[in-house]
Amino acid sequence: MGEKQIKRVFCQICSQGCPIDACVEDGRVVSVEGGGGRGLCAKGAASKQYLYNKERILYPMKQVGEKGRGKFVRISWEEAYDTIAEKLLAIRDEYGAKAAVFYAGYPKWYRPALLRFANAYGSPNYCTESSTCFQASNLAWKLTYGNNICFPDLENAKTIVLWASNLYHSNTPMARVYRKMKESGVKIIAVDPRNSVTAKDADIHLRILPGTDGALALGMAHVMIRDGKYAKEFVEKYVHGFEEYKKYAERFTPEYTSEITGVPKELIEEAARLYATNGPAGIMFSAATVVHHINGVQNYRAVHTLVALSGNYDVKGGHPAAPPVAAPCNEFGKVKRRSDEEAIGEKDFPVWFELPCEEAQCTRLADYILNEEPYPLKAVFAMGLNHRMWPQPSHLKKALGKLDFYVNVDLFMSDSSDMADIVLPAAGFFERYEVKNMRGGKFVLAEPAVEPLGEAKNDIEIIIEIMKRMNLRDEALSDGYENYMNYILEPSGLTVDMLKGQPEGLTAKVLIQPKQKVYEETGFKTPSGKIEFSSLVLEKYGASHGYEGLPVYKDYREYQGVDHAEYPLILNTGSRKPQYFHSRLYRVPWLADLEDSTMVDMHPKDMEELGIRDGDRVVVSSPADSMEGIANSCINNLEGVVHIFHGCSKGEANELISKDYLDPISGFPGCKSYFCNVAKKGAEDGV
Ligand SMILES: Nc1nc2c(c(=O)[nH]1)N[C@H]1C(S)=C(S)[C@@H](COP(=O)(O)OP(=O)(O)OC[C@H]3O[C@@H](n4cnc5c(=O)[nH]c(N)nc54)[C@H](O)[C@@H]3O)O[C@H]1N2
Ligand SMILES: Nc1nc2c(c(=O)[nH]1)N[C@H]1C(S)=C(S)[C@@H](COP(=O)(O)OP(=O)(O)OC[C@H]3O[C@@H](n4cnc5c(=O)[nH]c(N)nc54)[C@H](O)[C@@H]3O)O[C@H]1N2
Ligand code: SF4
Ligand SMILES: [Mo]
Repeated sequence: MGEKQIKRVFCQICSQGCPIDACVEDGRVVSVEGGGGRGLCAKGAASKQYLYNKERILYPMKQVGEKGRGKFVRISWEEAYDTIAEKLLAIRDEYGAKAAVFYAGYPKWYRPALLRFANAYGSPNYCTESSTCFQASNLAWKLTYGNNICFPDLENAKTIVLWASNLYHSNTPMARVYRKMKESGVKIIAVDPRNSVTAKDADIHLRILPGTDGALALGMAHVMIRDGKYAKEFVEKYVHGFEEYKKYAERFTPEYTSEITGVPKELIEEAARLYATNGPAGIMFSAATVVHHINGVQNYRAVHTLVALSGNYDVKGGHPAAPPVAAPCNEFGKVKRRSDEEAIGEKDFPVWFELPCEEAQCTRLADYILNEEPYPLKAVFAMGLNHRMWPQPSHLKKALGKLDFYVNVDLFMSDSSDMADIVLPAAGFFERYEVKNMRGGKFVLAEPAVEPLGEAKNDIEIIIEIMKRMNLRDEALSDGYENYMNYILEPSGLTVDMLKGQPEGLTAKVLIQPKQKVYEETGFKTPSGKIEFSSLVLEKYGASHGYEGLPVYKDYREYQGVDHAEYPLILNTGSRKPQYFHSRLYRVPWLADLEDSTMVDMHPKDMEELGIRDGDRVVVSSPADSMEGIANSCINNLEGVVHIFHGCSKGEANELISKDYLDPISGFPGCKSYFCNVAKKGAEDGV
C-alpha cells in the first residue's frame, strides 16, 4: 500500500466549484470529502464514481461504418488532430467558415478558449447550453436595466423572495446561507408551484401555477402602486414608461391575478406588502425556471420591474449593481464573438443579438441543419454536447447525422455521440490544471489530484493542438496551455508559478473596487438612458416579430395548435433533483440506484382520477411524442401539474416537448409548461 495524500480539487459537476479534499493512494482517488470544513452534496460525494466511471472515454475514437451505429475504433491523438484540422479546413474552403458550428455544453471553464477557436477559424456560430439556460433571464434584465443581471445582497436583506428557487436541491452550498438568513429573522417569500423542501421553510409561500409568474408580478405591482407603497421619486426620475406600465397593471387586481395564478388574493396582498415595506428586499432569481415558458422573457421582465418599483435597485441589501471587489483578468466574458456575418438564430431572435450576447442562439439547431437555414451547416465541433438538453432531442440527433463532420469531446461515451465522426476523451476536474477566478478578488490554481485516465486531455489543450495544425493564430492560445493560464492572470499581477502549491489561492495584486450608483452620473445603458418598464428595443421589433414594449402577460393555456382536451395536464420538466445533474449522473451507481427509472410525479388526486397507482408503469403522451416512466405519488405537486426530470436515456421528458414551442423573444423552450396526458401502461388507448 502506498502513502496516502490529500489533494485539493474543485468539484465541477455543477458550477458551484465546491472544494473537495481527495484522498489519493497509489495514484488513485480512494475517497473524497468536503474541503475547508465544507460539506459536499450527494453528487460531489459520489464524484469518485464519476471519475472512475465505466463509460469514461479513454482514447480518441473514430466511427467506422455507417454513422449512428456507434461502432468506434481507437485512433492516435495525431490522427485525431490531423483529421479534425483537415476536415474543418476543407469545409471552410468549400462552404465558408460559418458552415461550422462551435458548441459548448454546460461546463463553463473552456468556453473562452472555444470562442477564440471559433473566432480564429472565422465562424460567427459559437453557441452553448446557455441557449436554454440563464441568457434569457439576463436578456430580460438587460432589456429593462441595460446591464447584466444584479443578484440580491443576501447578507444585508431583510426580505428575500425565492422566485422559483429550490436551493436545497439546486444550489446546495447556499443552504447554509439560507439557514442563517432564517435564523436571523429575514422574511422569506417563496414563489413555487410545489411544496418544495425550500418553500416549506418560507414565511409566505405563493403556490403559483407554472408559467404565470408575469401575472403574479404585475399583481404585486398593482397592490404596491394602488397603496402608494413604491419608490415614487426613484421611479419618476429613472424609469421610462411608468405611466403605461401603471395603466397596464391596473387590470391585475388581486382577484384577477388570483384567477390566473391560482394564488389566493389575500396572499398576493400580503406578499406585496411585505416585499414593499420590509426592505431592503431582494429577489433570488432562477437561471432558467421562469424563462422556460413561451412568455418567459416578458414574465421575467415583470418580475424584474419589482426591483426598481420597490426602490431596491443598487442599494445595500437589495440588488447592488456592481460586483463586490473583484480581481481583473484577461478572460471570462472578455472575448467578443465575431459578428461580421449572420449567425444562426439571428433572424428568429434578433434581440438576443442586439443586446449583444457573445454567443449565437441554437435552440433551433436541428432545423437550421436540416433545412439549411439560414445557410448550409456542415460541421459541429462540440465540447460536451448532450442532445437531451434540447426539446425533441431525437430531431437533433437526426440533424447531427446529416452533417459532413461532427466531433464531440466529452468525459463519457453517450448516445449524444452516436452520430459523431470523432469522439475525444476530456480530462475532468480531478485530472487537470485550471485557473479559477474566485470571489473576493482571489485566484486559485486547481491542480490535478491524479493523472488523466487513459489518454484523456483537458479541453483547452485539445483546442490549442487543433489550432496549431490549422495554423490559426490567437494571442492567448498560440503558446501552449501554461502560457494561456498566465495570459488569464496577467492583469492581476499573479502568475501560475506563484499560485502553485497554494490550495487556498492568492489575492490579486490589483483589485477592482465596486462603485455604487454609477447611474446617477451616467444613466442606464438602454436606448432611453433610463430603466425601461416599456422597452424601446422590444418595441422596435413590434411589426416584424410581434414584440411589445411592456412586460405583457400572455397565457400559454391559450396556445393554439394543441388539443387541450386531449392533453389536459400541465407538463413541467426538469425541477432539480438532489442526486441528478441533467444527463450526467444516471450512470453513477450510488446516485442512480435511488430511482430505477424516470419518475412521473403526480398529485394523488390526478392519479386517482386516471386510475393510476403509485409505482405503476405509465405512458406520458404529448402532442409531440410519448414516453414511459413510473408513477410517483407527490402530495407536494399542484393538482393538474406533472413533474418529470429530464436527461434520462430510459425515458426522456424532452421528447415530449415540441421543438417549436419556444419563447419568441429568447428562443428558450417552454419545458416547464407544455401539455400532456398520462395513462397506465397498456391502457393508453383509453386516454
Ligand atoms: N442537483 C442539481 N442541481 C442543479 C442542476 C441539476 O441538474 N441538478 N442544474 C443546475 C442548473 S443548470 C440550473 S439552471 C439551476 C436551476 O435552479 P432552480 O431554478 O432552483 O431549479 P428548479 O428545480 O428547476 O426550479 C426551482 C423551483 O421552481 C419551481 N418551478 C417550476 N416551474 C415554475 C414556474 O413556472 N414558476 C415558478 N415560480 N416556479 C416554478 C420548481 O417547483 C422548483 O421547486 O440548477 C442548477 N443546480
Ligand atoms: N426539459 C428540460 N430540459 C432542460 C432543462 C430543464 O429544466 N428541462 N434545463 C436546461 C438547462 S437550465 C440546462 S443548463 C441544460 C443542461 O445542459 P447540458 O449541456 O445538457 O448539461 P449536461 O447533461 O450536464 O451535459 C453536459 C455534457 O458535458 C460533459 N462534460 C462534463 N464536464 C466536461 C468537461 O470538462 N469537458 C467536456 N468536454 N465535457 C464535459 C458531460 O459529460 C455531458 O455530456 O439543459 C436544459 N434542458
Ligand atoms: S454543489 Fe455538489 S455538484 Fe455542485 S460543485 Fe458542490 S459538491 Fe459539486
Ligand atoms: Mo441551467
